[in-house]
Amino acid sequence: MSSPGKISLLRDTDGDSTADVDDIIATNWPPTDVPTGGTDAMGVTLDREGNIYFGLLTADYSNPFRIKDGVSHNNLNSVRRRIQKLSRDGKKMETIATGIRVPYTLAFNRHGDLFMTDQEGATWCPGGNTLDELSHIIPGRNYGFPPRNEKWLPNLVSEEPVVAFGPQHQSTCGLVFNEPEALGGINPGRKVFGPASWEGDALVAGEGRGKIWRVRMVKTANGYTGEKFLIARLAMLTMDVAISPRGELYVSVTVASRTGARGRAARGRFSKSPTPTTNLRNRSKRGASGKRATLATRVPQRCAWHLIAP
Ligand SMILES: [Ca+2]
Ligand SMILES: [Ca+2]
Repeated sequence: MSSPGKISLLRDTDGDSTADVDDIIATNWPPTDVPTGGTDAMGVTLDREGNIYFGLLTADYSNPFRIKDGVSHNNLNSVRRRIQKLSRDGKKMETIATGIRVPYTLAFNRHGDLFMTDQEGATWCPGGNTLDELSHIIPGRNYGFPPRNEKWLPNLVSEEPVVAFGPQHQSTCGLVFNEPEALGGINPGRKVFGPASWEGDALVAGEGRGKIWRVRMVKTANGYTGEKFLIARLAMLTMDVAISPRGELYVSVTVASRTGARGRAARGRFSKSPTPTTNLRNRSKRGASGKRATLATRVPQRCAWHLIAP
């Protein structure tokens, strides 16, 4: 788990299903230049061998070349804007990739290839992640944030995303591979979500417009290529996606509506549709008292999980 300035191994030592020990396994990187909403490390995941991967946000999303008084203070050797790998025994830290903006989710597919959702940054820096991204992380490569610049970064060679999500402000966040068994057998026998033809696709949450896409990718001799298909759009902001052992898709949403209206806890129902896009009916939720829940007005920043049946 990541939180400001650290990656923790949370352990439940007394078996009550609540973590009671916070073992810090990675820390001591420089802080960001600007506030980043309470976190500066993201996207923790494991490979088959149990090595740990995580990403560190860019120091200043609004000023990626860190220009002050006409001079760039961009430090190419900084550990920020990177994907880091920590060996299973915790003894060796190395950089896997650079040029990262906001590495929200890292996930391996069943072929052992690592993917990342990164966020659009052209609002503040032209060419710096022009759109939201799903990228294949290849060791040693740069992913273009900040971008090549004649004055500040003239020799940069960087990778394009496998799939870009536009128009601007889609805000790609959660990512899960629709595979029958999670990497390492964490969920052996897990069913896939949706039609059998969707097996192996990446499911991606786009927070900014409440979207969920499936992304079909193919590995070619020149790397992955892919295409996205919008499968759902919710009235709330979609932060994360997960697949249950029964093949149900769970979506984490912020309670506040994307329209800015008063939000309510709601349940989305996935139904078969002749079109690639499926509408989700939102229904207000009744609590034990029978009264409608109005969580949004009380705890607007909290997230709720909602079930989409397969
Ligand atoms: Ca405990
Ligand atoms: Ca990029």
